[in-house]
Amino acid sequence: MDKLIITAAVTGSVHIPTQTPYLPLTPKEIADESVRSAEAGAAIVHIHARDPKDGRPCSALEVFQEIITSIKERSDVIICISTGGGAGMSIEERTRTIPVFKPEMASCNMGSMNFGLYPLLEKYKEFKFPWEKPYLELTRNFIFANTFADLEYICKIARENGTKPEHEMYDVGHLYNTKFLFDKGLLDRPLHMQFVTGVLGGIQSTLDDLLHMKKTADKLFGENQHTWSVIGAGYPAEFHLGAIAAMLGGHVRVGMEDNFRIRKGEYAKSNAELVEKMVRIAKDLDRDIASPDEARAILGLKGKEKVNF
Ligand code: KMH
Ligand code: ZN
Repeated sequence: MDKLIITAAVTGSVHIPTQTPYLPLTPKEIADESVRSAEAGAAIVHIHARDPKDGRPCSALEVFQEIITSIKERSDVIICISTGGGAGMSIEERTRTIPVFKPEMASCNMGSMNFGLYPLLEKYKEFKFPWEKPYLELTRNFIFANTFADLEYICKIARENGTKPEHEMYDVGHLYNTKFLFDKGLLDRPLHMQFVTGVLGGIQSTLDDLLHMKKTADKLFGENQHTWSVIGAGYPAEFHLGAIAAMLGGHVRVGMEDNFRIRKGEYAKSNAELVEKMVRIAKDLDRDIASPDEARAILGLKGKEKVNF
């Protein structure tokens, strides 16, 4: 079994600042949390940008640049830039980082879907910033659009810039979409799949759901012919599914993009705490942790020296 690749997704665009006081929002906070997560054992950091004024998800190239250059100066960690963006962003806005920064990795969301955050409106009545309530409300009528035209476009620019896609799959149909694009010659082996469970609109976080994703990937692409990782969105799914992936030879993503609790009823005070917990679980299961360079070899990445930032 390969060593375990832990990805840390330190802020994302799903959680709102009201949900946890520890969510990193400014470029400095996002970069610092990424570096600390790498020190704790993450080989990859998955990067979103937020508006430094109020933490709103943003696509500004200067904000991304500040975050990723600061991480690169201080750490060897693999930088994977999100092209998922935030609710309401166009595909052009979401992907313009790839040709500019030519990162080693970028996320690539493999199908269109509902992406419902609005049930949180029943839980929270007071908000830290004015944008948060309408942002949640928007998702009642929102489609996270990743059409075939979008997918063809992302695959093309990823290949042109030597950026490896992290294929985000929220349901089984997304695996078939990926197979379709692979058969058309738009994707290169070895593919790296990120199974996302627990989003309202996608597959959920049961063992059956995860195994169905894994078995379908094996059927379509061949066992051990690809790498896979899991994001169990929310608590305790992040660690439960992470443990299963660690046992089955998969990889795992943790971090406040997906879950902000370290244990029942308790906020994680940093992303590094979430990474440390996953490292402890993996070590107890006798799965060693991959360093960034070991992860580069497993995933077949071009290397840190070939990025454009
Ligand atoms: N926020 C996650 C559910 C992306 O950034 O491209 C999925 C995600 C998408 O990470
Ligand atoms: Zn993301």
